[in-house]
Amino acid sequence: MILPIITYPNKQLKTISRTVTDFDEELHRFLDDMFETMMQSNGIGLAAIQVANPIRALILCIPDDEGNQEKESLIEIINPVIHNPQGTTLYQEGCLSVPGFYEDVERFETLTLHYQNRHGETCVMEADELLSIAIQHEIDHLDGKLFIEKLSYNRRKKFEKEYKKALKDKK
Ligand code: Y12
Ligand code: CO
Repeated sequence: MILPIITYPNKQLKTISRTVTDFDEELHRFLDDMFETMMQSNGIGLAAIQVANPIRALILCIPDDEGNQEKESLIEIINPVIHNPQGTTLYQEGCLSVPGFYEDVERFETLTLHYQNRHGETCVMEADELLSIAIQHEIDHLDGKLFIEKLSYNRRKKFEKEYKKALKDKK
């Protein structure tokens, strides 16, 4: 099932999502719906709160070198915790909840992620490049933060002006 994606400035995006405790059929169905929703919108990452469910779950599907997104690359990440973040990197980020807007954001370059999979099993992964950036972007959603909050004062002001105009023009 395709779920509606919440967009800025909806206040629900500020919610701090709660820990997942039940790794049941309902969670599995929801993760499947998240995947369908993300693929239909050409996304590479989606957090549960973006589809109005305030639980600490996110999915990622990083494209391969040819730009293809395969289901085998899908990673379901529940209750993530970042360890040992290292270095910094700049990347032009976009977000399905802030459609049509892309900006350079600074993130840690590499990290170790501790998380649970859909069965509640504990997993550990090392992440770099786009995967590391996407993980940090999506975990920010679980903490009620959007990438636009990391912009400088002037860039944020420019964003608010452009975004407001885009919303008005769409009506
Ligand atoms: C690096 C930086 C950020 C992330 C987070 C995940 N972001 C996305 O998946 C963004 C997807 C996106 C898709 C859009 O739609 C199309 O391209 C058709 C889009 O365009 C519009 O909304 C007009 C914007 C963002 C991961 C890695
Ligand atoms: Co986002």
